[in-house]
Amino acid sequence: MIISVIGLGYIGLPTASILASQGIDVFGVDINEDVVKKINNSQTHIFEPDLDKLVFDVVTKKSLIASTEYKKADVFIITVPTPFLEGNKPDTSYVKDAIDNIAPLLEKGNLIIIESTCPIGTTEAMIGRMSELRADLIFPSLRDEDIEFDISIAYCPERVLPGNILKELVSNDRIIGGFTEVCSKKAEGIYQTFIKGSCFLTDAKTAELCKLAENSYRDVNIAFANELSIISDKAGIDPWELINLANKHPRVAILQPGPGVGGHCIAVDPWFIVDSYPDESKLIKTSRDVNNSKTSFVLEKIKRTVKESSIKIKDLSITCLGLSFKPDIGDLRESPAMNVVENLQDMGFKKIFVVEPHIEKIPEELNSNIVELIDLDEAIEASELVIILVKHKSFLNISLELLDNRKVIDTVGLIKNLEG
Ligand code: SAJ
Repeated sequence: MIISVIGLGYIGLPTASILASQGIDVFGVDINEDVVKKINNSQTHIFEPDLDKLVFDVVTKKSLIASTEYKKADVFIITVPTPFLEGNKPDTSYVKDAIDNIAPLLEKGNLIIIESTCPIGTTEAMIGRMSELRADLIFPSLRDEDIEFDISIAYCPERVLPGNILKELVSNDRIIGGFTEVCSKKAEGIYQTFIKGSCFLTDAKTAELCKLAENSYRDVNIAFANELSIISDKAGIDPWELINLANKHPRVAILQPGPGVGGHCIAVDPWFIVDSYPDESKLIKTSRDVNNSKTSFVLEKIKRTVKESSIKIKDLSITCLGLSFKPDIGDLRESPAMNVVENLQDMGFKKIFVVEPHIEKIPEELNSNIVELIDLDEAIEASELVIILVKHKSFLNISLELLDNRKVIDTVGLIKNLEG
């Protein structure tokens, strides 16, 4: 059996590597030549714990081969990104491109699995697209479920947590949304080759909304925590103590406030529901707005603190602890910390020091004349103002004395841990 994984990013590369480690021949496809070259040189282009070793093993054994060209396979797994466009509209063009490239290669008995996060109805739309491109093949149909079809298709969303992808790919339960029951059974067979969790079979539409619902659930709950933190700030209450106490109730489990919600999933996926059902998704939309406004709240707080300082801004140096979108990874996608630093660049600080142990150089979006990536102690010693933006484990060793005589804005409740 040959499995082709289309899109070798955060989900595709770990999935392709795990499948290849099971002795399956995996053919990976990516439009980015540099990514393909790197993988074929047994290297990874993303940081994820233990992935480099796994990629090295499977590429050296030739179980995983990457290419920019598509080729025939028994199973095609689509793991391309679905970003959002201006106006928070989902962009499914990469999924469509993958389908258009797979269509000419399809043979009777093939299975297509879409894992990319998609708006409701995408799987059905992709069947329509393929039916036009390959009128010689029979595709599954909801109008006639008993029809014998040539190509199976299922929507099976990924649910792994960045930073723990290799473990969760194997241990998590999977939702298998076959377009028909036969499609579900075929797709289940593929996941059973490498997962230890259970497979739950449903239809494609339910699986599509299930993925969006999971991430929207988390977004709504984080929005509640962020809203409470803003209320607490106004009322002069410590939000972390408040949430800790409220969570002593047996049926309350409030999440943690932060500088906003980042990453390429929770900050994006809820819009896929809002775009399709704007009138019915008021809570989901408001939560997105609350989480986005939390970043503006943090910026306003920094501005207020600077105004109140006796030192002029041109003589002030500021340290930002953390740049990634969440703790203990170097992923900067949709990072609220990055957003804060980008905005600080225009405020006229003498220097902005960034401490981010998970990256090697300042990202291109930041102005390296103003922003400097340096070690923690050096940064804090040279600054009057410290903004804590990410609760990296390595920051849990900061000595409180180092922060003495410095104005600290803690957006993630790190100080509480230091006081321990
Ligand atoms: N965050 C908070 N407070 C919290 C928890 C998280 O502010 O209490 C913030 C984080 O700092 C980060 C953002 O939310 O900026 C998202 O982080 P996350 O750890 O909640 O989630 P992701 O984006 O890394 O991964 C999510 C996961 N979804 C759910 O937990 C429902 C993961 O299982 C999905 O596979 C992934 O999205 C995805 O690919 O969709």
